[in-house]
Amino acid sequence: MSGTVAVAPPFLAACRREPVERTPVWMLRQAGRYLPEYRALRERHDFLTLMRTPELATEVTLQPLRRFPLDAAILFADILTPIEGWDLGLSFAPGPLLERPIRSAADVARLPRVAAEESVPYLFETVRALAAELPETTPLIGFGGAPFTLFCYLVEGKGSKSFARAKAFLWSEPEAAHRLLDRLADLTIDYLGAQARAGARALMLFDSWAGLLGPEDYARFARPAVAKILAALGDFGVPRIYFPHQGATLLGEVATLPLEVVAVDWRLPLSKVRAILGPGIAVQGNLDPAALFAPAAELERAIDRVLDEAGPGPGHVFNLGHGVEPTTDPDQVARMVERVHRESERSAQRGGSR
Ligand code: 1CP
Repeated sequence: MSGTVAVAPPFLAACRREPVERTPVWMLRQAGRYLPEYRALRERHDFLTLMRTPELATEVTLQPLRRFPLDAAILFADILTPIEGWDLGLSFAPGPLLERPIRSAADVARLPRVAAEESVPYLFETVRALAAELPETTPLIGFGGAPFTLFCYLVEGKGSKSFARAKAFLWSEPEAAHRLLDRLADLTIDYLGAQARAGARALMLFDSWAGLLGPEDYARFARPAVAKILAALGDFGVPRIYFPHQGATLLGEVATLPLEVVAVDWRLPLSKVRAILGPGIAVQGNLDPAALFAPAAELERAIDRVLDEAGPGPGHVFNLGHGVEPTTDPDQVARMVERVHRESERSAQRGGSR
């Protein structure tokens, strides 16, 4: 053609296991409280106002990208956002709180069917604004919560360490639990599909509480709804990323899901993750966010170890193994991003592609 070569943004190329010149990097919860400019906005507006106002949500999404040469942006929203249309009295303090949690089969039966474009129209306005504003090389990641993780909040009504009440509901009301998980799958298909149509170029499902389940209960309750969502989202042709937090023992079940990328925490080295997932799946991760509190030399060693563990082949997106802590020093984040790019570029030039 005319001499211009269409090169996929490094983040999308790595998701598709295509070679890249250097490993792309972004950070779980990269828009948020560790940034003074976020805290300044947050002093003037509560979290829901930030999220529901497209100009503000766009600004917060872009804040980390102005500071660091990150390879992807993530929409500023929450995993509970799509249930706004279910009228459960959702608020944030700062974690999710529900005035009317789901406690029975009748509660599940009462949930209305509302299209995401009607219940949270502001969100798609934000996605369209970001898609127009972001450079071609920095794709926007749309996201949602995986059904079991949303189920945990909907039944418990708030955050919890063990989500014992939500887990008890699985076993005491298995039919209602399956119905709720399936409703959440349908809700999420609609919600993430609409994000893709509005301009999100990758879609990520956060299963933050997957690790509360052993493999058998994961296979019985959590996995079917995830599989339904991922299969439906295949039609959109964008990379599908699934994050089963604390899910090292679940990776055998995860390996057969229809997806492009599995995001993992730091509890299992990436070489072992890859051995379980096989060569057809890209990995995203997995620096311990606490490493950002280590002295510079230790932080750099930890980063190099993640790059080494990922191996020389393509299909690695560098990330943290969980969200960045609110007390993290932004200078340490700058050091991390620079180190990932520089070291991976060096090793790619030495011969191993990334
Ligand atoms: O007070 C504030 O400023 C609000 C804090 C906050 C923020 C910044 C909440 C409440 N949510 C968010 C945004 C958010 N949440 C994003 C977009 C920002 C980004 O990533 O850059 C994302 C991706 C999430 C996802 C999210 N919310 C998850 C999955 C990821 C994870 O950390 O495991 C979960 C579990 C939630 C629930 C939630 N929402 C907010 C908090 C503090 C929590 C977790 C704590 C709890 O369970 O109580």
